[in-house]
Amino acid sequence: MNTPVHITVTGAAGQISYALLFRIIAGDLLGPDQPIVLRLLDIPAVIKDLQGIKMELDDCASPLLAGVVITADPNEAFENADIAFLVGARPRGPGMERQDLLHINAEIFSVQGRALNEVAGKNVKVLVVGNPANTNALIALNNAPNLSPRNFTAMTRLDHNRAISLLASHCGCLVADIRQMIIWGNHSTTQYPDLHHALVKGKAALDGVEEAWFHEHFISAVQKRGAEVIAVRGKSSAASAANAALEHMRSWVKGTPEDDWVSMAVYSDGSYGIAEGLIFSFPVRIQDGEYAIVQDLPIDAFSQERLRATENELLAEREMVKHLFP
Ligand code: NAX
Repeated sequence: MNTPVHITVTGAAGQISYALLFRIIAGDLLGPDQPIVLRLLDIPAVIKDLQGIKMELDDCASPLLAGVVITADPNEAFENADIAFLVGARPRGPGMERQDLLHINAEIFSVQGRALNEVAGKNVKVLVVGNPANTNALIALNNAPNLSPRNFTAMTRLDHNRAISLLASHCGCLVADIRQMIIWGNHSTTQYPDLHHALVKGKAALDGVEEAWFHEHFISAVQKRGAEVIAVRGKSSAASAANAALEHMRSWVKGTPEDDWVSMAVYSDGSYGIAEGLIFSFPVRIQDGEYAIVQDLPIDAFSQERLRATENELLAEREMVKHLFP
């Protein structure tokens, strides 16, 4: 048997984690031969909920589950972590401004960044799901000077999957027929789902769909899908978010297929003129656990304008939390 991989999940008593943990111990993330130790972090008020979740995890009798740690202490949660899902965050409450939300979460992610810096494995792969995900990841990495910024990513895989599913249904084809979807930028309503490079059955998607549908329906439908789910379900996306988090991490560990890429919010190295150091969603290819931003895609004026808009939002968010960087 392999040595167990230590996987930290924060916000472990929340609804996304409830849909994530049982898939991890079923082998959906690392395969059927890789034992796992789960390290579950949440706030003291819900530790009892975590105890109940541990009982259920135990009751699965998964041969992959080598241990479960329950804690409200980030230093214990991130100890020797190989993989970290940062799901926990404070939701926006009534009357709370965006800036208040940024500040409260900035506190949480500074503490967690410092803990990762001190006790996690040096190659830890960190995925931030909790919102505002891109800027939370930026705060965490700025508090983790001993780790590479490349260890930190944020999730736009749910947006990527939503875009693929919507395109497939519009074209009357299978999801498996679609390649090279891109979500650029922030996981927010300024994100830019881009069809210019997408392929449907190997042919340019924009040869088959009307430009008006792309411009006037597709982009805003993907941007607003989260709100639409809340309006219909009465709760925010949970199982689909957990699925996306699992797929994001699985792609990072196992790689992308030769003929495709995925969208991941990663540390900007200035590609496509995006300000260096932002956590920005790009198309990436992954091999041997290392991602590379897909280079040299032609960007027309329509796309350029949308890239700038989402970049500007991220620059403004960075400005609001900059004083919390050490
Ligand atoms: P829940 O409210 O069900 O769970 C959040 C959990 O985080 C709670 O158990 C809470 O106690 C915990 N928590 C709060 N502060 C914490 C701290 N300091 N340390 C550890 N745990 C803490 O939310 P859920 O539906 O699971 O969503 C979690 C986050 O994902 C939210 O911020 C949500 O906005 C975000 N999402 C991000 C998505 C993305 O694509 N990036 C999509 C889905 C989701 O909306």
